[in-house]
Amino acid sequence: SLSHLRSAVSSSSPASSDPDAPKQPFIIGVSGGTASGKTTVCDMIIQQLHDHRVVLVNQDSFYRGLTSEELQRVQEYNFDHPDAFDTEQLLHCAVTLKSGQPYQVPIYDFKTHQRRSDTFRQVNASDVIILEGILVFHDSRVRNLMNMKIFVDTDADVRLARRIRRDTVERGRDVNSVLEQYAKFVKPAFDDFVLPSKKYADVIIPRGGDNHVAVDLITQHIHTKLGQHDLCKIYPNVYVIQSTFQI
Ligand code: UZR
Ligand code: MG
Repeated sequence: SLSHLRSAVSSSSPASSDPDAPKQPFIIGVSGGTASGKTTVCDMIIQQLHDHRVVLVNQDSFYRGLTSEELQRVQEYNFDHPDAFDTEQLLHCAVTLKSGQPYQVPIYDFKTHQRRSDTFRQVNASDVIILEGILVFHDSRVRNLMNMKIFVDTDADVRLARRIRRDTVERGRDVNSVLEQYAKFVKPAFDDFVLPSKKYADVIIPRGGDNHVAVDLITQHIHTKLGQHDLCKIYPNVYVIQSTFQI
């Protein structure tokens, strides 16, 4: 009802935006350590936002292809370092999608450590764009495009157990090489780059995809925010109070 609506907003502030301006998509960043349940959380959010157009862009897509020298000594390559990603391209992708334009996302092959040269994934304009990856909060320019930042916080032993299972079953690796890579690169990079970016999160989700309450709260908040976008169009003089919360 309108009275309910009036109590929820303040009309004393100036108009927040041009009512005729096209609605900008709502950008969500989802970060957390390897095998923390980021993708699961994203899938749960997407399911619950079924009445909106939602697209998922994974930072993994922006891995740089390895040179032949790097490929020869792939065990010494650090895939968990920020330099392993083409961050300029990720930024360009995020800016383009935020402006409502489509973007052609590269396709990275984890087996060959190369980008597919013959194809890409076309990502179209959407209401919600989710940027997912271990280091999506690392670059301040990418981070500042986000309307909401979520950190999936799962214990390291649970993550390592999942990582071993995933890399052996899905990526054809043996247990020893997974453990070696974990100790040499994955854990140090988590401590140096991933964990320090947790402070930028608006919401921290313990236990990842098992945490249905957190995902419910987050999607309710996003629904409200998307509704407010519409509200600004209908009531251009109404100023919506922003809020942040922590779980
Ligand atoms: P998530 N990774 C590979 O194993 N091979 C590649 O070619 C590219 C990336 C791993 C990467 C990182 N590191 O820990 C993980 N290593 O993918 C990130 N070693 O993926 O966020 O789904 O855990
Ligand atoms: Mg994943």
